[in-house]
Amino acid sequence: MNFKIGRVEQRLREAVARNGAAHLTLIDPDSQSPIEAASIAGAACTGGTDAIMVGGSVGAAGVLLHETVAEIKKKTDLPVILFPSSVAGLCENADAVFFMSLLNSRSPAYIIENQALGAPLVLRYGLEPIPMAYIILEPGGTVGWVGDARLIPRRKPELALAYALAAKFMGMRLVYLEAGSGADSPLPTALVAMVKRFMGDVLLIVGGGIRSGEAARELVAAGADLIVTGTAVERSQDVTAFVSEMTRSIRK
Ligand code: 1GP
Repeated sequence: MNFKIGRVEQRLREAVARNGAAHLTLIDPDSQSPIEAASIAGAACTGGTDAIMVGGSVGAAGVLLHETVAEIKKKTDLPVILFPSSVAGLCENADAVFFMSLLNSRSPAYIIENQALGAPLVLRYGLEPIPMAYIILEPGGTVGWVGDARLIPRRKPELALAYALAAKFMGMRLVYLEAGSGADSPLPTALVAMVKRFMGDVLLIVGGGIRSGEAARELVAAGADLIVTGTAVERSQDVTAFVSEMTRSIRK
């Protein structure tokens, strides 16, 4: 049996193999104009980020989403990966989509219904689907509320591991541990380390509340393969300098 891994996922896997870890810049189309989003993406590219994620819990849809992706693609050749909160977060001009299931949601809408409605669009748009489990931990932020997540307590790493293992056994190739955008602090390194021990070839993504190179380095040392930063990039006065600090800190 030979499951074909797509171009964008392959590129992420090669970056992780080469550098020890990779950095993803998350842009929420609802936070700035498409031109400003493109300028952030261009600066992040100069700083060495590995790919641009585009998505958000509220308002990342329609013309705004499409134009944000279009402007970003004018400024950088980096892969643009959609990070949708529902079927509305899909558009045809991106390269790939994190085709994710929010495993600890209480709502079938976020576990499978949006995915079923979105799958024919992913096919029609020619997007590369990257199979990913999405697991939200405390505090969870807006996405935890919108996604009706039964938040995993930070002090219960065994629960995070149980969900991550279920994802692995179901054949998902990426697991995203999410603290929620703008979380006060990143996820505990001990929790990341416990999950990583059992992941094998599954890529482990960690995001939420990561604001410094040092925090990112500690998470990578614990086992994170991919580090996501959104809020800190958006708020940065010098995006290139901030992303350079991130990428320098996490690479071996
Ligand atoms: C949110 O994990 C991401 O989905 C990024 O979080 O905005 O806190 O960087 P931040």
